[in-house]
Amino acid sequence: MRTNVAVIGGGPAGMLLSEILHRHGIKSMVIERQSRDHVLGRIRAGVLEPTTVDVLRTNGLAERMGREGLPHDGMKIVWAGRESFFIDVKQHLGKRFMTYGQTNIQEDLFAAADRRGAAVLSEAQDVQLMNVSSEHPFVKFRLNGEMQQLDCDFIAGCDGFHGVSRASIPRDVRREFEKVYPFGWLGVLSKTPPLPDITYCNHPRGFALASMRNPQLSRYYIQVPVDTRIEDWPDERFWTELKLRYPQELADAIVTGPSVEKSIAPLRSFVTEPMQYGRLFLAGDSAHIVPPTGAKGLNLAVSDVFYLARALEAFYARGTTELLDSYSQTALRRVWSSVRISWYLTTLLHRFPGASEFEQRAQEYELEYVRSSHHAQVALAETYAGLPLEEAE
Ligand code: RFL
Ligand code: PHB
Repeated sequence: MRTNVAVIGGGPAGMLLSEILHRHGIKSMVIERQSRDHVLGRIRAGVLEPTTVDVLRTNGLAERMGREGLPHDGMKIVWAGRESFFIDVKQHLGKRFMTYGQTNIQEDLFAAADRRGAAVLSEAQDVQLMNVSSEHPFVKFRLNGEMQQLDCDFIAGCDGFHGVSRASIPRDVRREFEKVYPFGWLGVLSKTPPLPDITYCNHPRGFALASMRNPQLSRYYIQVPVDTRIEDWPDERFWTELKLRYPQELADAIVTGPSVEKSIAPLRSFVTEPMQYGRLFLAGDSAHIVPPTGAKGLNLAVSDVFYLARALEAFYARGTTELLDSYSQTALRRVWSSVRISWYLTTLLHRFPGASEFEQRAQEYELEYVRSSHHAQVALAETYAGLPLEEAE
């Protein structure tokens, strides 16, 4: 088999890249380890930055999002015993976010791929990236028990944090930056009307978050210790704990109901540099992970893919490699901005086990500063919204 770009991973990064390349007449084949049902069953992101909405719209992927997504203007922060405040991104930057589930985006991407008869191979096993530093890379994998080989010009490593692509960059070329947090998030999806705003909460019992998917579907999270077992958290215990963390008027407004999904995610910041080696380019979670506190992971996958697709278009249209050569540097500027804000919000809003009294007070006064300073709110709005995409030089 032969294609222009072999795309490893059929998550949002891989499927979006394949779609944009197709719109520019560039052939690709997506090789995914899991079944389509498995990929669609993962409940993850929900908050789309203005830039992500633009990229989806420009590429004909916003029709259903326009109908079913919930635009919103920013986020609310509440904390025990103090006045809440709203980071108004619309007011400060004139931009709006969209609440639209990653599952829906994934469905829209599969639907678009089916319409164009795209080459998406599911349940591929033992995927191996070969000769990535040469001009003739190829991918080996097992499909229905038989070994296959896909020759290509480039490989896009879109296979998430646990994929094989990052590990195909030699250890002495790669530099990794990592921070693991001493807690996780227990998330619940329920068919109940959400609170009106995405509301982040700092409380002595731990962080909590109220979010939404649509007017009848809510998403809530609470901070839990890393070794938490999901079996120990029946719905009733979850709702009781969630309500204990929110101020009374919000706790009273939370509508509870049976959970339709429940999962635990550990929190980690991770970046690998560079995001390129020879003819292999990493995009999305394969290159970086952020704690979900900034709602940045999916949005970064989209901006990486935007830059990578643009660089590949320039190569196929004009034979130029400048944008490919600068891909890693360009993508990393936006990555680090989001890594920083995700780390900052995580530090600001969670209770860290073993924090000293000094650290606790410093956190309270940081919150107090953001609450009371117009300038701090504008700065937070700017980074929470995500940097604008850079023009090609
Ligand atoms: P994915 O989605 O992990 O997809 C990678 C795909 O690669 C496949 N794969 C392989 N395929 C072939 N060969 C192999 N060896 C392979 N190994 C793996 C996998 O099966 C998978 O299908 O990465 P991608 O495409 O880079 O997309 C990244 C996003 O999924 C992720 O950043 C976000 O979900 C993060 N995230 C959030 N991001 C936001 O922008 N806004 C949010 O509100 C938000 N909330 C969240 C989140 C992530 C969460 N969890 C559970 C991690 C909330 C949570 C709880
Ligand atoms: C979500 O809706 O799943 C969500 C919202 C905001 C976050 C993380 C996740 O920071």
